[in-house]
Amino acid sequence: MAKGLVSCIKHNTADGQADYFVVVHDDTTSVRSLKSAMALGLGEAGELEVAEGRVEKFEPEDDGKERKAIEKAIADMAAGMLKGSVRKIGVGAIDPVTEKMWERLRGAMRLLARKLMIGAPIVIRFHNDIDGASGAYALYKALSAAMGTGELIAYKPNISWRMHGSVFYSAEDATNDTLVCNNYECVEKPLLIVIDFGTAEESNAGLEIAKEKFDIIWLDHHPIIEGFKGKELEHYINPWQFGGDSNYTAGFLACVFAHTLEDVDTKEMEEASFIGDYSIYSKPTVGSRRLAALLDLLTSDTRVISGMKGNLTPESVDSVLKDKAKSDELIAYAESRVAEMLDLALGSIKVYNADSIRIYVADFEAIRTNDQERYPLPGRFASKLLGRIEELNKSPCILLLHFGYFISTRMSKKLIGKVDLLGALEKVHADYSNYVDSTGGHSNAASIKMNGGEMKKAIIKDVVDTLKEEIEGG
Ligand SMILES: [Mn+2]
Repeated sequence: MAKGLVSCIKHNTADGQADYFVVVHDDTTSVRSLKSAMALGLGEAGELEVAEGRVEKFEPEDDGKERKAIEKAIADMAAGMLKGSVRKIGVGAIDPVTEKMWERLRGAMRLLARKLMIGAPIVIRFHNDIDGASGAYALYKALSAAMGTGELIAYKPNISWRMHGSVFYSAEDATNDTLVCNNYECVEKPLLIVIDFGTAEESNAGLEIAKEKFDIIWLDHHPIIEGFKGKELEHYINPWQFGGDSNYTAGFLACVFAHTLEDVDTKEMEEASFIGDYSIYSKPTVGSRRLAALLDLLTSDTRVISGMKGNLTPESVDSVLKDKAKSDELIAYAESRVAEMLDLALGSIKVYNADSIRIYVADFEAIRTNDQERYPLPGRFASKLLGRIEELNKSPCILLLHFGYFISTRMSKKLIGKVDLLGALEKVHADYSNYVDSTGGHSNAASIKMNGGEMKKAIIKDVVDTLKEEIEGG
């Protein structure tokens, strides 16, 4: 007879009978999802007889020795799953950062492997942009490769992929993630993985809730804010901690993380993540440019894949990538729509001169020809439009793109340190404190959120005047 440990129980299943995740330990060790003829106790180890996916007999031990032996086997098996080698891409500013992070990433992956080995639920949240989606996809590929023939992990992992539509991890997000796991009882905490967002004080409330329920792996590349509590997590990993910066994208980081498990081919996904986040390491090829365009579309409007509503999973990305005709069609649509809107924007944009710097103002709703189409999203379109304007201009520039109650601002990277974009927006916030909800962002990409539309014109004028004054005065 084999030995076994009941490591996780899923209640409220479709057939009303619990699924038991049992680590079976005989010549080899594996974890399986089994039904049972009798109710099994969580954490119990003992002699076991399995027939046709059911536990027919279970005799719990009473001295705890077996459980100890199986727990050691789980740790060994989990460690043994990490088969990849350190990912190097031959870029001097990247590879040393990767090297410094490698053991931390392996430690995080051992935790993920453990959770797979006990059948624990895993929630993976990734930012809804090219960077976040490319990272999630690479991780999915490595996990699929690690499942292999399903001998070691003989069940479909309990992974929920969640595309995340903001840069914060809110209390509501944490509550939702907790609900996903409510059906499960487990000998260890479930796992939450966060990719490419959340490094902000606004995430602290969500983090407090999630910490109670989950072990957490948090992979991000945003500058680390003083008050952000997530940086104290054991598995918070950010290139800023290791001599890197935001140009080391979170998608790339997740690709490297995937490599701790399996050496899957992540090259194009890495390049797409660099393109998506305007990283200085971006060296676009035809293939990676097309992949970036496709991910940009899929993460902006999931309706373009039939059957998808709001959420996008790496599995569905994979199905599109495997269908060449479908991906060609989607890429052509994405490219033509962006090209058409860029042309329209250039025809209708307003220009203000401030010394040698030009400030542009564009109305997104007038450019978007069909408001049934969600692609491209305004913030990302603003970045594309700035790029086009920069190509046509010799000197650096600033763009304001307004839509609804929002004003998106983008500034040439060359102006960082010369023009205080965030400061200008803060001043406008103070000028119109009754009409502006919030301002914020990065030094070259920021936005204003108003609480209504009636003062929009005046607020835009104030932004332009404030910037002009700063540029011409300084
Ligand atoms: Mn990113």
